[in-house]
Amino acid sequence: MKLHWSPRSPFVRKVMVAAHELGIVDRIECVRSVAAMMTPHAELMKDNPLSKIPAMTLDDGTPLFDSRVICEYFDTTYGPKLFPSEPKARFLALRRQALGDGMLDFSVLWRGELMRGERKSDQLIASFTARRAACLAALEREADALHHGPFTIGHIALGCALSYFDFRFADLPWRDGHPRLTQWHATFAMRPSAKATEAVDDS
Ligand SMILES: N[C@@H](CCC(=O)N[C@@H](CS)C(=O)NCC(=O)O)C(=O)O
Repeated sequence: MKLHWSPRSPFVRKVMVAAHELGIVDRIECVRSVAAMMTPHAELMKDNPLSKIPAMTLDDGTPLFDSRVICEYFDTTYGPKLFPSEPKARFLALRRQALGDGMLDFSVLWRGELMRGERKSDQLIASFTARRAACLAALEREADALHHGPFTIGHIALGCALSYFDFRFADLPWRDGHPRLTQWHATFAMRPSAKATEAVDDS
């Protein structure tokens, strides 16, 4: 399997954490790909017309994207482990994945907005700030529950989203006022799959 990969992308990290959890990393050929919103990537677009990573091509040429689809493909083919089948547990895991992915979506946009310097929109930044606060408050309420039950795709998405704050917003004191979430995130960060996939800024 060929994976358009970057050590900076939190969505690629989701896929790689899942691959480590399932013990299939050796089956993946990682191709360093640079995806940038302002610059469509012609080679990447042959495999994903959205010009986004992660994007995967199976050995028979089948394209797979985005991170949700790739993770579920891994689990269906080499699991099941990360996507529970029992409906209540499944939708809990999927809802957590949606929250983690959504946090990443606005965090990536937020970083892009900050990089616009003086042209950044204060209204947009205020909107992202409010969403981040609401997400952290919701997760603090849920943090104890995250320790119970199986480790799922929901945990992977949330762990990657919180770690992205540390990677790209190093001065952001997101742990303040969220002691339970801080504790849960520490358990995520200690997993071998998380350690093996820590983000690196190779630019
Ligand atoms: N929903 C997608 C989001 C992927 C995504 O936004 N990837 C970023 C890199 S972290 C990207 O490719 N950005 C380039 C662009 O938006 O053009 C997923 O879950 O894989």
